[in-house]
Amino acid sequence: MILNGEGSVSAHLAMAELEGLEFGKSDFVLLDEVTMEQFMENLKLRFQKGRIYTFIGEVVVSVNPYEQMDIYSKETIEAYRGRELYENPPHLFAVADAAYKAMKRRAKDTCIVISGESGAGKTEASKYIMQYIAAITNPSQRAEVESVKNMLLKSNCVLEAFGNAKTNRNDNSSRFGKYMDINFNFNGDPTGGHINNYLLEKSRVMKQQGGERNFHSFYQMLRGSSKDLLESLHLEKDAAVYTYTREGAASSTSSNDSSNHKAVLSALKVIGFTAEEINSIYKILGTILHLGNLEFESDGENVQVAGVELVNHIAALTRTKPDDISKTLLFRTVATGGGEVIAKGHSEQEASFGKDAFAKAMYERLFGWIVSRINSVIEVKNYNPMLHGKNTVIGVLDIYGFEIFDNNSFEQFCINYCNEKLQQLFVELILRQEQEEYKREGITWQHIEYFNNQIIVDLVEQPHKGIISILDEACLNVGKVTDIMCLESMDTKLGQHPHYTSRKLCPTDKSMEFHRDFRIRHYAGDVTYSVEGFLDKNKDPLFQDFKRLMYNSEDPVLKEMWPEGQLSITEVTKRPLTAAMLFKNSIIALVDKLACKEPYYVRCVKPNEVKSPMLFDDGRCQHQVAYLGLLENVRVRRAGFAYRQPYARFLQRYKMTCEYTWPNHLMATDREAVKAIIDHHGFQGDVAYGHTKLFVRTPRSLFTLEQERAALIPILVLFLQKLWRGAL
Ligand code: AOV
Ligand code: MG
Repeated sequence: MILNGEGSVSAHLAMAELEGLEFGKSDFVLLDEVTMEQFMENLKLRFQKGRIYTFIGEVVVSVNPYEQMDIYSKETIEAYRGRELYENPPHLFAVADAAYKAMKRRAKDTCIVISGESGAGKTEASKYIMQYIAAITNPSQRAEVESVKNMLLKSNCVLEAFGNAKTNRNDNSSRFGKYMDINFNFNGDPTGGHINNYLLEKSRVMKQQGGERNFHSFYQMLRGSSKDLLESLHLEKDAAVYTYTREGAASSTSSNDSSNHKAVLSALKVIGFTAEEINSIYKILGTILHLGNLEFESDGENVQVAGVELVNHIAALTRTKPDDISKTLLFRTVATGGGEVIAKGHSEQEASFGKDAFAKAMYERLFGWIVSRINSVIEVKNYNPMLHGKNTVIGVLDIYGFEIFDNNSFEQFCINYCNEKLQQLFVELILRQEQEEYKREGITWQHIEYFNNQIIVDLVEQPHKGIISILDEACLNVGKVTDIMCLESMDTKLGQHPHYTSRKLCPTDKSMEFHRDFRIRHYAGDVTYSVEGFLDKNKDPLFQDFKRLMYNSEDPVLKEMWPEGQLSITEVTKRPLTAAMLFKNSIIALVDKLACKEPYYVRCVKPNEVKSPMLFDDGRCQHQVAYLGLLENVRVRRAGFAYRQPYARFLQRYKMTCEYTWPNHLMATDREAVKAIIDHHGFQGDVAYGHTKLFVRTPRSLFTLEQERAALIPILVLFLQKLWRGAL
């Protein structure tokens, strides 16, 4: 807990003590003993009493309640507005307010990092945080600020529709990573924002695991659109008709597709999407569904599209010619060694692969285009720092959580790597740097052990030796190197690594090949990845012909999405970066962005696997508490010092509480003067003197100092007033 010295510590203590009796400890720092047992007891008690949030200093631990709670009302927002962290019970709003205050008072860029496994409540938390920030800003209701706020909030609804899906772990699982910067002017009012999106799980467009769904957008369109619109898209209402949505068509979901469709449409309009643009979006979704149903047939020599009707629909929706569609589906243009350009026919399998790759790419481009379109509207415009002061930022990170499925592939590998990186940032900022500050300041400190997951990060991302490099090397020779060969190469290079193992699964049937997979011992648990398809997904090939076809569409939106389609085959020489490399680069950039801001953390815990509001699964929760490093977090906080301040600032605030320092001290250094105050109050046992700062262990001493100061101020004011009037 790092108080900035301006808050009321008394209220916190009163609240903590009161809550301690009935609802458990509101801050894990207040536990009698920092053991897993006590931690879990407190977490469980609070959850059962409906207290889903608990502090560890400034960090909020949240347990998903799996039911709507009456704790986000306007009144609650008012209770947290402008208050210090410890004046109120733990809440997301307290952290949001702390991040906002730090940004406003000290002109600091801050960020709120929300982490936890899939379904733990990150996305919901990020929405409440944004709602809070929207509610407490722009008290004068200026129209342009209100409009910015509205657009920022509405963007959530659109991005969720296109980027979220039902998985077996979460009915509304984020299948992309999102980092949103909200910009503020010197008044503390939002002036705009920017969204960075990370690796959309586009393989979901063509294939979902049993019981899962495609992205919400497809079902919303089918179930929410008017009959006329569906007819114009040549679509039927029933999602079971379409190969790509069949799996999820029957699966139950808590989301209401039809009403959500209306909300998305309205949000798109508020953000400023034109009617033509919205129409293009639905045409693209329709095209993708038709592509899914398209099949190929071969007479042994020639490959044909089975059924021309779908080709006609696709041509109509993409505003291209049916012949061009067929040609692109069946042939690819290749440049021969002699510089000649020829059309080479696909095999049936290649055609089918190419079609799916095209459908996935279309969706990915659509998603990317929607994000950039939103960004163009919400970006800060006409900001003049000379006129408006420093433009500060609060970043909110809501990314896909750590996940383990029955079948884990390239996507889970990327998602889990990303979670390793975020855990690493937490380790770095909360566990390592905190301890290093004590060392730097010369404070005696008993080092607290924690698991540093850098070793796993290295396993994945190290140049030459890491898994991503090995995958990339294999992708240089795709066609020659198979997934299995790539795995063998990983075994050779990583076989000795403590967090890597691989398995050879014996086939159950003689006709089957040996199936191989590899396992990473992640910070959050062991995950077995099936290597099949890794190379294809990493290389992510898409025939250039599709890009050219789309670039030549008469639909301006489609054309805009495929700028590289203007290159002719002979101009396309550069090998694009692989998916894993692009992802790695974007995540490293994200971590850099977060690391230069003042971080605030929300650590989300998923109480059970069955989405029940009642059940607290001790084993599952304990596992999360362990891997999130929460116990270590409490130990560092507790053994450490709750409060720290440079000597001069401390003196400035509390010099009035001691006769030796008021109004000015005569000691050689500020440090000695601070010592005089501390000794005067008998707090020697509760502090340590660093080279530049005073460190205070518990809030109790500060509480006394604050109380004394508060009592003295009116007397002082009276004294000064009298002095001013010449009465003294
Ligand atoms: P996630 O973002 O952490 O998972 P969500 O925020 O989507 O998880 O939460 C999953 C579900 O839990 C939500 O759809 C709600 O039903 C419920 N829930 C979460 N937080 C709350 C809350 N504060 N109040 C009420 N219900 C809640 V993933 O996106 O899968 O990693 O990729
Ligand atoms: Mg989410």
